[in-house]
Amino acid sequence: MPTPSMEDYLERIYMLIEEKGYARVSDIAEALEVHPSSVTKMVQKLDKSEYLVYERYRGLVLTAKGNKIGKRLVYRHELLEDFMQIIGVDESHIYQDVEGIEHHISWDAIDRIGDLVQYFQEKNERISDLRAVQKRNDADQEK
Ligand SMILES: [Mn+2]
Repeated sequence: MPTPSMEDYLERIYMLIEEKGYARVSDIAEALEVHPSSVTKMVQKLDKSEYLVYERYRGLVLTAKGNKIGKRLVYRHELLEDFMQIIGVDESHIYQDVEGIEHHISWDAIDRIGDLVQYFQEKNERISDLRAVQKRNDADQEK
């Protein structure tokens, strides 16, 4: 299993390749706000674990294994953002909250959260009902 830090890299590399068709060390460094030398180190580690193939002057390519996990990691991030939005978390907190929890939750929990997101998305009244409860609780708190 990849470590949280490996997951962050794989997630970002998968996104860059989806968006631009390639992921350069400099793009990864910029996206993750880290020094390029840290990226090179991690990319070598990911190569050793067979998530990608890295050639110094030719860039990197995800292996089938790296591609599969990258796709799941991006899905997990997006699902958790949808979840936060549905439960009414303020937009300004969502990204950081997801970054904070995504590596620390089981795939079982992800599947169940997926069900819950689907449950709300299938009927908009369910979201309105939840908002009504939230409004009531907020009003109670102000008393
Ligand atoms: Mn993420």
